[in-house]
Amino acid sequence: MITQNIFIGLGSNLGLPEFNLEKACRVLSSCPGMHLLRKSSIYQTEPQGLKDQPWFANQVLWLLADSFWKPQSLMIMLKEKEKQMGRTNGRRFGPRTIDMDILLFGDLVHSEKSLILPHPGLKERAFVLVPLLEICPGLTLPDGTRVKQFLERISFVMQGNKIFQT
Ligand code: PH2
Ligand code: MG
Ligand code: MG
Repeated sequence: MITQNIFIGLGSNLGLPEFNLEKACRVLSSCPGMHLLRKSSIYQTEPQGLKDQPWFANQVLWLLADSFWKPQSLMIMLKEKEKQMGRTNGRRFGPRTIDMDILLFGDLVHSEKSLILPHPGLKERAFVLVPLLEICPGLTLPDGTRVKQFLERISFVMQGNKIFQT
């Protein structure tokens, strides 16, 4: 069976954020044709985009997906799981019970309004880059650039598992 490497970014800042991440991880790894390879630590991160909201818990999962999974079907499934976990349509960048974003789908480059791959925020967000590099330090993007170099370009502060980035 051919598989593809998939990285999913999880975020939550409503209810019990760490519990929500654990549940999301359980739900995704028990989907047919999805196999959890690694999961990062959970980081407490300063909200980006909209400052006036609680801090987030963020985590990145590395999954192997059987080849029947396509980016669109994966995205639809993630939206369904978000809804089932109680996510309502709130403000853009605003508080959410659970957010599940496809960061990378193998070496696929995709640009439609509904789905852009690699995830457009990936290169600037410490709350994505830090957990991503924790589980896959040598990761490269489809164009061959090393993910590590993006972390060197942005300014942020780490204190234990806390990430400050304005
Ligand atoms: N998600 C957002 C907006 N801002 N900030 C942090 N720290 N973590 C997130 O997951 C996050 C955010 C929209 O998806
Ligand atoms: Mg997001
Ligand atoms: Mg999202």
